[in-house]
Amino acid sequence: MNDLPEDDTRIRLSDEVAEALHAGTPVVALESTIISHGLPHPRNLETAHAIETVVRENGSVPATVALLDGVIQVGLEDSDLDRIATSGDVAKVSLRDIGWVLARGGPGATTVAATMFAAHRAGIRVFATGGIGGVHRGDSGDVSADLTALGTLPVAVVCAGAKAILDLPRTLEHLETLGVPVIGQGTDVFPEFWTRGTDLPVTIRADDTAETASILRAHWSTGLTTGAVVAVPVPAENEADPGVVEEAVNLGLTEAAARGVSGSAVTPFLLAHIAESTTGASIDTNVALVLNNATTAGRIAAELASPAYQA
Ligand code: PSU
Ligand code: MN
Repeated sequence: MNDLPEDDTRIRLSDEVAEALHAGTPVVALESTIISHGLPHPRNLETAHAIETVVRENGSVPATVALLDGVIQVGLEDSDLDRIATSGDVAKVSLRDIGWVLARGGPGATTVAATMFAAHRAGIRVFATGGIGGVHRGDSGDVSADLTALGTLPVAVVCAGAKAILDLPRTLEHLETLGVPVIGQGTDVFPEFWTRGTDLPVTIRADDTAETASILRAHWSTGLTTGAVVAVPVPAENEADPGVVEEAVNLGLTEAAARGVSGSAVTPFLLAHIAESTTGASIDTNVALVLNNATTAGRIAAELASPAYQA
């Protein structure tokens, strides 16, 4: 069979993102599942705008990714953000879903995995989000395609680690197997999303964003094609009470099992359940850490684009 041709018309960059990439201005990719499935309305829309503002304040151009009208759109208009945040029929799009959602032309919000893919195709190296997916607890064999993407696409994902809804030790083992470095931004331990983490070691600590940029640059300068996790702990003043988080996670996991929630519905179900059982406290922490990650990502992208590294 003949090779299928790649179709460049399936990926579209906003004018601003295209111009920035052309000019060598730093760009930070942003996902949209966090908007459609990760946070409740109207906090999701407010946060989507706030993340873009923070990226700009730190010297980079934001490029939020979504599937709209049959194309992968990199860089959204305000009206597109509105649509992702408010319309009830937005598909959650991971790697396997890109084709069918494009073929249908329906709106889709990209997960970490699908956003990494779009960023890579567009030529963007740095991506900010809340937390990555990973290996789920128990023996279901549920492993997020976020790990597949990290193992195959050269993009740095700036995040607050991963949530304790997952099996975090196995998630870190899996990343090691895939050859993905976990760079602790100002931390020796893997952050656990709502909390700063306790005892799971990162691959390497970087004290500032310049050091992170130099590690990323060296990693990719060799021809390695893997991604990287840049793990940033939630600011101490926004950290949630670990006891409250643990109780909410356990309740959420019990409820998910009782209702037989499975597949791609598991993560959104747990996020919503935990938000409800902590009466929104988890959401405040979530928003704070996402903005903090956007700040860090903006700086890393600016460091990577800086002339000091061009030589
Ligand atoms: N973890 C969070 N918030 C999120 C997600 C994960 O703390 O919003 C979303 C991200 O889009 C992530 C996706 O890529 O869930 C992972 O879903 P799954 O486990 O089905 O791969
Ligand atoms: Mn899954």
